[in-house]
Amino acid sequence: MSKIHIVSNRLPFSINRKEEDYSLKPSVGGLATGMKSIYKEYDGNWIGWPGLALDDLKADEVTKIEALLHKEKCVPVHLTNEEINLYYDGFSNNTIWPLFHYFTQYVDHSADYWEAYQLVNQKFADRAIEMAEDGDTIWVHDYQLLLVPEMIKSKRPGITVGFFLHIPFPSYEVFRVLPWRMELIKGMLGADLLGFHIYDYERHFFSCVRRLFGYEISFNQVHTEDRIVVADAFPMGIDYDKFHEASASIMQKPVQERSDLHRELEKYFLVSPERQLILSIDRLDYTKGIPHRLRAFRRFMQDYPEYRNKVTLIMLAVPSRGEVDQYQMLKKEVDELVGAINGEFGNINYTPVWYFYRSLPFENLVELYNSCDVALITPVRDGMNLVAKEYVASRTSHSGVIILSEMAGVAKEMGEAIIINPNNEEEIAESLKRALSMHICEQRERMIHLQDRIKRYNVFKWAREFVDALDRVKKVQSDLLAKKISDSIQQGMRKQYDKAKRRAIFLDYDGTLTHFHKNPQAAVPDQEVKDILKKLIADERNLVTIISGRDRATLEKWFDDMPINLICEHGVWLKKYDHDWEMLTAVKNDWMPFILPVLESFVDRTPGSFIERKNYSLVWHYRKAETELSEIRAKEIKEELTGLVGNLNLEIMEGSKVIEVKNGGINKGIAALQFIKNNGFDFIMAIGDDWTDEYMFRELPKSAVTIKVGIKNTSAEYNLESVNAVRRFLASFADE
Ligand code: GDG
Repeated sequence: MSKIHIVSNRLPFSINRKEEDYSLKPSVGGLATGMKSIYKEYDGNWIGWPGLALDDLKADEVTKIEALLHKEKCVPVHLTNEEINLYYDGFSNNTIWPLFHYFTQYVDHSADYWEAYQLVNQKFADRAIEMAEDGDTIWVHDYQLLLVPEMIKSKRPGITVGFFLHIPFPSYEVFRVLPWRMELIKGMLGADLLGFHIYDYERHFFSCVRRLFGYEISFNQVHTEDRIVVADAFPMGIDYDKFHEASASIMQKPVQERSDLHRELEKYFLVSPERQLILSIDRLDYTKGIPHRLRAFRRFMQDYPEYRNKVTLIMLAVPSRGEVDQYQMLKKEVDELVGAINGEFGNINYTPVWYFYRSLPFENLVELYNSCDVALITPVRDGMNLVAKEYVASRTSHSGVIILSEMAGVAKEMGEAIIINPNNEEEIAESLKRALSMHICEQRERMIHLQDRIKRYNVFKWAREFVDALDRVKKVQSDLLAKKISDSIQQGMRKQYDKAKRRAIFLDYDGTLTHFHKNPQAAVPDQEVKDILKKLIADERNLVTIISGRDRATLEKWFDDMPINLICEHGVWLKKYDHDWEMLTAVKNDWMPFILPVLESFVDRTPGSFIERKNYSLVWHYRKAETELSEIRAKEIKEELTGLVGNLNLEIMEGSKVIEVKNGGINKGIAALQFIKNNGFDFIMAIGDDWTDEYMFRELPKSAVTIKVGIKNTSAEYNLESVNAVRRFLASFADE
């Protein structure tokens, strides 16, 4: 069975040092829980940093720690203090974290950080590669390791790579700010499957891929030069039963066995039956909107004085990244706000905000979830937010209300929560009032729906769905690979080729023999193409034909020094070498005055697009236009033209970033068939990249060798991944 290995910044254990003795303490976070179920079941290893700096350890200590980790199938990536400082605190937490959470003002673009990030990512990738065999899967996690997928794939294409991003992926307008934006996307595209919490992040990612690389995206597949990469949304879940059962058992404990915190909470309610608790739990991070929450609570106290003395906000802020300036400033702001609110609304018997700046044991956490009437979760940006789900799982009584920021990924799954904008204090204050006074029946109805869903799509299901999706991606890739030209297939072709006495070779030009250019007139054949063609033509058994949608003048100018045949305008014209142009099918162009104004109106509204006028067709080019706008316009133009062309016997063809209107009944397939008719060819080959070439692939006899360029669905028998691959392939025939 092939294995699944996990790679994440931290291993799922922390190391406890007691004098000379070491032990491992399992992490309890969501990632550790979900992934443990996977890497154990699939007999893999977990590769990550163990949490101690290498410079602080002696050689024998490293050996001891490695032995302990080895028993748990954990493989350490050791990092020095400097690496942790530059790669983790630096590029991960001071560059990517603020950028991906839309805090562009906090982004530090230090080149040192970037250097270290690349080196450390390479360390993780190398360690992962050592542990995996071809056919295995490596599942990489999160923003600290964005370059790792490509680093693995480029060295070991036989390994399947999954990647999951736990934080948001920002919109292109924000992402483009980063000097190393291309490198990060390239790193991620090394994966076979990319997972995001919600569709919005996936959509932003696609938009960056399109704009930065120009790759085609169909449904959720990115077509790179040589592979298909799939992206999808997998909203991460929690270990529902663990929270639910812990909560149920805590409530069943006799009073004397309850924790101090639990007893304090109960005492609070004993004072008056009207008392209620609001809960706030997060790492102390600027993305979590903690000051916003406090200001909204102050507003609530001001606007609804009847709740004073009756409602308390319990705020648990877990210390995080305390050495970073922004986090210190945030701590100061929160301390001051808590002080101000307690000073303004508190008295001897009443403290409006109970503030804990520490982390609590799991049991206390569940007691808080269980005891608080309202969960107030107001991040300004949050990839998912598991606290919301944990609160739901712990509500064994089915009561409780969640007030939830629309900026958290989890809001997409929690329609039953009260959804707010974290910047709108008035709205949050009103929502608090609504939540605290919500009828118990309504609370239960909402909570039961939430529980149903969160129980079902738990962290195990989440992990399983990702692994199943990876299997499906492998299947899509292998279907496409089935058309790949292996060495033995190429040898077979070569035999047929050598035996043949008269060969017809049809070659599309743009996207097949040469790369696309923003300006089509700049795609002049380079020396390499000319050399390959000359060698092919040198064999007098070969009749080479460039078959293209281009106009006559351009092709004639580019190839006038070669004994080559030209078919242009998708099959309207043929020029045999040493002959004049002949029209293969009688066509008209008297329809052009009707269609031209339509295309012109699109040029006016789509900056960067332009019209090419051929003798018998009109082409709207949009490669130079803004990607997303032009794709919308391309759909509109097709719709508009479809309504017009019917009576005129015209056809609308969609090529690569072009829409072409031409006479019906003409295509490359018909033209190629006419060319080979009665000519006694015993070897036919056709190579092309877009769907206008599909006519050739379909019309030519079954015995023809038909080859599609790019990893796409096709009627061609074979596939070559890129222009460069076509050149290598043709060169191998031209040699000898
Ligand atoms: C990142 C993304 C995404 C909190 N205080 C204590 C404690 N916790 C636990 C909670 C919860 C976890 O920490 C926090 O998870 P979140 O999802 O809310 O937030 P991040 O740490 O920022 O996580 C986030 C997540 O990755 C998963 O993909 O949802 O958007 O930012 O599990 O229970 N646990 C204990 N004591 C505490 O005091 N024991």
